[in-house]
Amino acid sequence: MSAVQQIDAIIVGAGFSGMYQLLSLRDKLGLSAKVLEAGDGVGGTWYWNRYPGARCDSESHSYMFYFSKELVHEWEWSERYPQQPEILRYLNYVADKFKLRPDIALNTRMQTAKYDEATNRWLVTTDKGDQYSAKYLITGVGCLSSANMPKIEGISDFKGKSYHTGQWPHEGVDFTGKRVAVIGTGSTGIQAIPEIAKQAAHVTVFQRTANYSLPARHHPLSDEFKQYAKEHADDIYKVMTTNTNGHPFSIADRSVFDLSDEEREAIFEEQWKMGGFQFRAAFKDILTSQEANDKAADFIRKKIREIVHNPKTAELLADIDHPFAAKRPPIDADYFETYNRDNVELISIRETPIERITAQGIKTTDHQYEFDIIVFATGFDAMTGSLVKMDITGRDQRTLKDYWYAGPRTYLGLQVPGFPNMFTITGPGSPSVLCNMPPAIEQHVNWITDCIRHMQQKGLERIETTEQASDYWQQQVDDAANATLLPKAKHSWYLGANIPGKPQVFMPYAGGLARYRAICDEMVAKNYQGFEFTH
Ligand code: NA7
Repeated sequence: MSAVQQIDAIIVGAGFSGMYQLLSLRDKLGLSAKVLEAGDGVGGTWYWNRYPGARCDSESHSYMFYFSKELVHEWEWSERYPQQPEILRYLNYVADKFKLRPDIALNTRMQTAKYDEATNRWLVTTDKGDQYSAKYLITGVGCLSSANMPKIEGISDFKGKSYHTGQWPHEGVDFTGKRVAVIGTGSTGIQAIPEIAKQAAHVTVFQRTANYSLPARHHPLSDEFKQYAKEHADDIYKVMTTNTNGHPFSIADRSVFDLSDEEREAIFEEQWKMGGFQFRAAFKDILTSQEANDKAADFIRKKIREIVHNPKTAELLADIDHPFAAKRPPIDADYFETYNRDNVELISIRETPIERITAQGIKTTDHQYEFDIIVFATGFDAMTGSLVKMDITGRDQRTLKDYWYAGPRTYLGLQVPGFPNMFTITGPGSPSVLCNMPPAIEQHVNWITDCIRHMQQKGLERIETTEQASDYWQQQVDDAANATLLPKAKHSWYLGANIPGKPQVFMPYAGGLARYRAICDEMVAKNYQGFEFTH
């Protein structure tokens, strides 16, 4: 063990959140900070998720930092939806431009963080044997970073290769001539399956829950658009930060029922042709009225049946059991079209469940399949997984894992009672995954930075939220979710329902980014209502 290093802040994770938090504390407040990052590079989500077809489903000109005009001006995206390598290049560019690397410890996992009441410091240890004593502990571990490997019997018996999409090998995987299984048809599976099918000899997709997907209509950005995005950066940012979802477009102010069937159909058609999440924003009531949602859902089901030639496959794909967008809706490049290829087959594991994995492949209740490669596109222990995996102990020996045994408890998704001077960037209870992440992250980091500035200026040593504030906020999170159709998707990771045994609590705040921002600002104006400071 090395000597304990004194520092103002330890930040965990070097993705969008951790890097902007480092920059903010260091360059705006003049504090010392260290980012601990388990990977051997920066990038977070975009460092780990390197599977074929990995792309962002936010448009590139909105999936970026806006805090620096210079950065907005310098960086140029090449496509409408950026691919993983391009986003990783962007984040590396950010790390270099703002000289962040000296304050980022790569290949370093935070092992324990313990709050010491007597000194009001966090003692942090790492797997490298480093020790830090920090006034602030800030987590930027991402909402979708703890890979969910399903517990299927026999997994270790498989003699071929298997990969989880969230832990993809850096050297890539050669699917040429291989018989491949893909388990999972969430956003990741839907992105990866068409790309894998182009290479592999044969792909068998194991679908548990059929999913909606919208065409992304990928295309290179024209010079005119690139110019437009730079010249109108302020306007674009304003739209992103004053609407519900943080995207560079707003939800139309019309109901599905304001129009005749023909007019509505024409709008859905137009959105389908344009591609992307704008489809969801074409009407204001798609996520709040079941009847309105049915219209959108029926349109997509009709499209699936038109696209997919094999009627049995089309039925399995269109047999969707939840409202449209109640789970995060994927956007795709020829996903449904891929089932028209001769080398792609769809198996419903609702009809014939997987019994076990064998040395040769996968055994369902009615067939033994043989594979060379199994791809687990089975998602993440979302929002809380990475936080509770870390050994964090707050006041009075309270561990985060135990304190959250019945589900996460936070105030504004920013702080947890019993964990003084600890902040969670895009923690559970924040809008985060229900909107475009970078503006959500910028808002959180700016709020935390302003709060720490306030503490420094007023000579305040400690901030901690209360049980009462956390009860209040959980009610707000529940109310916001219940005002939408989101809780109707019973298997969603928003609810924690994808992880066996995980408490089912709706985790993100569904009230929208603009409303959330206003609440955060209001609490500050009311002298940080819900937080207690100590000198
Ligand atoms: P998701 O959206 O959680 O999807 C995971 C998929 O894996 C989904 O189809 C699951 O079926 C399936 N799954 C999970 N566990 C199993 C088991 N045990 N057996 C069979 N199938 C299983 O994760 P993604 O990585 O696709 O996307 C996550 C987010 O990343 C996405 O929303 C974007 O925001 C970016 P289920 O639906 O649970 O029946």
